[in-house]
Amino acid sequence: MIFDILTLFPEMFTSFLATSIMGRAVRRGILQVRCYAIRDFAKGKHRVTDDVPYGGGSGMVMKPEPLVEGIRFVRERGPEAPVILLSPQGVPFVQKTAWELAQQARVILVCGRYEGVDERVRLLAVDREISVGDFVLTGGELAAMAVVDASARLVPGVLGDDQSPLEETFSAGLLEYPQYTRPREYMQHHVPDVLLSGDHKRIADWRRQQSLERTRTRRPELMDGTAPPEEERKRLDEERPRS
Ligand code: 4FV
Repeated sequence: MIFDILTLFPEMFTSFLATSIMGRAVRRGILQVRCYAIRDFAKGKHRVTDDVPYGGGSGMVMKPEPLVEGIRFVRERGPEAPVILLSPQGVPFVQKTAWELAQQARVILVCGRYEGVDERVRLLAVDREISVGDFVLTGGELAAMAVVDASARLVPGVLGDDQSPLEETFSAGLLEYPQYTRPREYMQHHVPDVLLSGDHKRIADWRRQQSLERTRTRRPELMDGTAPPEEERKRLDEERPRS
């Protein structure tokens, strides 16, 4: 899988792409990430990439020309690929989006800076917009890294064989169950006996129950659409006040 990234700071990706699971995927050639410096597409002696906002206001806005020419240049350098702008105005990035991007041969990511990009970049060169959360970053680079990491780890061969993205948080639309490892007792806290029982059915049931409980209490909105299993529906029924 190829990620082409347009950014003012390609150096921000160096260690991310040389470390741990992403680093291994790049070394194995499963993942290819090519960073393009937006300033390389800026004209003039000073290769300016930003300017003051029309209509006044604080901060600077990224100029359309370097971005649109940069995106067109990158588009031609590989198979057809969606051009995705990272911004707070984008569609929320969720696990389902990561699965979708992991199916692509190539994805082009555009990292904004300053107050954002000139609106004509969206009109002329962007296919879709993604947000990694309702907060404001100083730049789209960290958002791009999150999108690359969450998507690339779903590409076969990126995660170790012992890891499956199929049984983890959000895989069944629920939060993950509590995890434990050695020691059995720590600070007077013991590992739940069921996990030491070797009874895989009981362990699976306990984990499912824990996921439901945790999701119900921490992220009830995630429950919508997940059909509560028999025992959960019965329990909800018991709780529901009799009209
Ligand atoms: C962002 C987000 C984000 C906005 C102004 C970069 C910053 C600056 N990107 N999800 N949240 N971007 O805050 O994707 O240009």
